[in-house]
Amino acid sequence: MTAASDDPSSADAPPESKLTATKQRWAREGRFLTGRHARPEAERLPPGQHLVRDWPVLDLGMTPEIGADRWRLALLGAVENPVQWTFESFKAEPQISTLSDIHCVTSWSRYDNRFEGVSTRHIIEVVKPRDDVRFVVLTSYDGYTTNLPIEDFAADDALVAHSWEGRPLTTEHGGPVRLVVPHLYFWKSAKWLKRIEFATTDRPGFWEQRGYHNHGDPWQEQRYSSD
Ligand SMILES: Nc1nc2c(c(=O)[nH]1)N[C@H]1C(S)=C(S)[C@@H](COP(=O)(O)O)O[C@H]1N2
Ligand SMILES: [Mo]
Repeated sequence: MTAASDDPSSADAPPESKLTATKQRWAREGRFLTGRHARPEAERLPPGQHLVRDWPVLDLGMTPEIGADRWRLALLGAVENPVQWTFESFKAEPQISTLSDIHCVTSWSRYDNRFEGVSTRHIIEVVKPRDDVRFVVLTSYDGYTTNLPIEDFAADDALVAHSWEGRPLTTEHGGPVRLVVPHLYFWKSAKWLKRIEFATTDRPGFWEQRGYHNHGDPWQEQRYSSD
């Protein structure tokens, strides 16, 4: 992130306006941040993590078989424009491709995962969250829930993904559609995504109610709520 001004003499308080307030909120939400994943190589592996080459499966043990034809995604809450997508309408939205690392709280990390889907920033543009929205609560087809601040949801490498390495996401990894938020521990990346709720107050999800850290930043080792 760069300072607001390069001119060291410009110490005057800038005029406040609705526009600057909105821009500050966008900055907090990370709307215009770039290169969140461009960390120096030395910092790429968070503390306490080890690298794996395969991709482990972790969930509550029940794997909902929700075919693309039955899958729906509800985008709702404190927004101007709630919508419900079918798989077809979701695929008709602008698509992005990302290359990102996975960090699981159980200490494995996996580098260079190619995901395809719809960016969370695009979702925010579609639904238009009210100004007082601060959190996002995700609900999945297995009953799983997780929560995160909207600025983390809006990271430039976060997406609602349908493909991994050029193929449809397998059911065990959350297909047809899952969230991917690479800069937080992977429990925040809800599989079998059903609902994205924009909320003004925080609502801890499944693991967050069971002792996991509410935020889950791997570089801060925010594994458990006492950390
Ligand atoms: N719906 C749902 N999403 C979930 C989970 C879950 O149990 N249900 N587990 C989370 C946890 S703890 C992890 S580590 C990752 C694992 O994703 P993977 O099985 O694709 O590696 O999914 C997350 N998303
Ligand atoms: Mo996990």
